[in-house]
Amino acid sequence: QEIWFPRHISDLDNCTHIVTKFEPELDCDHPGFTDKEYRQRRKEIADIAFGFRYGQQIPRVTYADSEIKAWGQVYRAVKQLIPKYACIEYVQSFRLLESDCGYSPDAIPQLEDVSNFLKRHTGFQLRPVSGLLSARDFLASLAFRVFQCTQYVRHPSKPDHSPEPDCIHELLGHVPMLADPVVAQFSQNLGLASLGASDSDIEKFATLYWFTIEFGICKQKGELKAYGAGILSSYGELEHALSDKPEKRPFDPDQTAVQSYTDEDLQPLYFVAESFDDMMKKMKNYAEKIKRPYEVRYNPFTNSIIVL
Ligand code: H2B
Ligand code: FE
Repeated sequence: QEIWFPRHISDLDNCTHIVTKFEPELDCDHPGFTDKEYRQRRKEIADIAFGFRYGQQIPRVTYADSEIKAWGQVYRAVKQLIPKYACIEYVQSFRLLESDCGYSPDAIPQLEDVSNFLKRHTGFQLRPVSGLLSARDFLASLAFRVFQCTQYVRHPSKPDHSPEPDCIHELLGHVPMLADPVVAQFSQNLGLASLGASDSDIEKFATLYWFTIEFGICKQKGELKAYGAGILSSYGELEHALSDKPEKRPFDPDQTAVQSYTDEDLQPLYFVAESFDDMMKKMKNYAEKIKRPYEVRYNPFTNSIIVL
């Protein structure tokens, strides 16, 4: 029995399966659980994602002062830590986002503008999503250089941490990395490897995604630098990750893929890559070992998958 997967970028309209974990409506530990106004706001913004279809512009959101305040607070704190802790790719992209995409602590960038910026630089684009997506759908989107991106802001009572992805995490953590051509290619390769994979392989890819794109650390010029979006979008996590408090192990896909993890505030364990290139080579070897009865390629002219 073959597992369905998207063949054309427009098929991503069907890859919108949300995992109901950490939602303010359902999780009594969520900081917004008892905040009716916040939950109403979340519904308004979720409706944009539910109504979105491939090819449309992403509707703009008029953010409230409290939302912009949370963004500004994280932005300023992260920006201060970048020179010391962020990988060179992040540093360079961040500069470009400030000069060419209007990034500043005073306004939350609109997804449509950021999507157009990414298209020009790496061919990545954003589409709005209402919350935490299933790993299968999320990874499948990457195969098309599409990043499913939340548009709401975390609860203002907890600006440094959100149990679910929010646009502060996406815009400060993921977007600068997706603006780098090497990271863009890596992300797409991971997406392609996931298409039609078994549930257990999807779980392994999701775990590898977690310990690389979300919480990866790599060596650069003899120093440890963060390249994971979960680290780069959290000022608490940045200092923690690069201190000697958490455990660090060398990145090795076979072991990393089966490592259990928690989505708590601070990670107790990180995997360190010798370099970006080394991490990508190891991932490529790992993906080649996963058995599928076919091979896939991407046709960038038609935005579709070629099955061989
Ligand atoms: N959904 C959303 N909306 N954003 C993410 O960053 C995300 C996701 N990450 N679903 C995925 C899961 C990742 O943790 C892996 C692939 O499971
Ligand atoms: Fe993320």
